[in-house]
Amino acid sequence: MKTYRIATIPGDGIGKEVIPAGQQVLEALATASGGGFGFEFENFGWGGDWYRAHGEMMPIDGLDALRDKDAILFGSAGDPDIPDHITLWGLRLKICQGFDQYANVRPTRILPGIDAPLKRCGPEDLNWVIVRENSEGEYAGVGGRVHQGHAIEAATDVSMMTRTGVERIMRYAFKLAQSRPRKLLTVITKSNAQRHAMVMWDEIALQISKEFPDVTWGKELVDAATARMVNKPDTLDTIVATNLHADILSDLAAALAGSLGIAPTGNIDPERRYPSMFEPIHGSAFDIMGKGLANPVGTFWSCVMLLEHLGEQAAAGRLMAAIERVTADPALHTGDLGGQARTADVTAAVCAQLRDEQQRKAA
Ligand code: NAD
Ligand code: K
Ligand code: MN
Repeated sequence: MKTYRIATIPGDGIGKEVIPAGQQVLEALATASGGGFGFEFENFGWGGDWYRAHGEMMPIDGLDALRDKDAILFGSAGDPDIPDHITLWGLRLKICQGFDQYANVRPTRILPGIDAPLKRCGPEDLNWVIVRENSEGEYAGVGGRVHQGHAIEAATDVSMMTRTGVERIMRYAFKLAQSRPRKLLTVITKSNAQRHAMVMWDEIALQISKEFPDVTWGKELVDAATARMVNKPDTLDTIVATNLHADILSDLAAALAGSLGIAPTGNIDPERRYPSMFEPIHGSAFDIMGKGLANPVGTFWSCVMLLEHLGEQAAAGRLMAAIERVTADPALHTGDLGGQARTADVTAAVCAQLRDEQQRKAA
């Protein structure tokens, strides 16, 4: 039997609630799969609590503990008592950048039973994958501050893009677009205002497009793209954008599909030199943390992406079907979807769907 070694890093806030739920669902899936494969989980208690005890978000040699894993399941970095730039840079970005997970892939669809806010838009009109450049750009960490005493008087965050970095994310996005039925790619830009890096971004898009003559592609300014997402969602399919632009567009995408609590993502090293990391796109959700109210669907869908990455396509399909049968029932909607269900109810329902499916097959 193949045993996959998975690192779980719940992190902070509702990450501590949704990641154990994700582990439970993966274990139920392995059991229901009747010995086809299994998981060996190792949990890492890094994040805000670790910071309070040790003065850092994760140990200095933390990446070494993750290096041999087949994948990482991550919750959230963000603690009400620690500045956000410390929690983000000290944990999530350290792993994404340390393992060169340069492609951040964010699928968005309206799942069955979810009441999405757009009028005149059904599930068939909104089926996107946003590819986010995940290693440089606006989040390259390049910049500095000029101090006068204790006060910051001037500061910069430089958006740094490299030819290698842009070429590899463009190639990834064109290839992904090519693999989807519509073979349609929208390249998000802002080269009218950002006249250095974004002009190179556009040039490289044109260059890489020549390798994919069967992909229909076009450019769209990021501000116009927000309006298109709302007004003409069916004109989009695969979307590629810089680190900052895609960060913002993908929260909008999640809200248009019903809730931030549903949306999944993978931080992927396409060359498979290092483990890739899967997480819900939401953060620590300070307003509901510790209450058992978090929607675990974003984590479950991230587990589907994790399974696809491991090559377990059939198991991924079974888990997605179980999730969709659960979202179809409004009695199993959490508060973000207007329902009353708790994290544990949704988790138990998905596990029960997996067990029932196995029994149906055995019968
Ligand atoms: P957030 O995603 O934590 O919350 C935004 C809103 O969405 C809140 O009202 C929250 O209750 C709701 N929400 C989010 N996920 C939900 C779920 N699963 N179920 C139900 N409701 C849900 O974003 P924020 O408030 O901007 O950030 C809070 C903290 O999280 C900050 O410290 C931020 O830096 C961090 N953060 C981390 C990540 C990450 O680790 N990848 C991502 C985003 C934010
Ligand atoms: K997250
Ligand atoms: Mn974000």
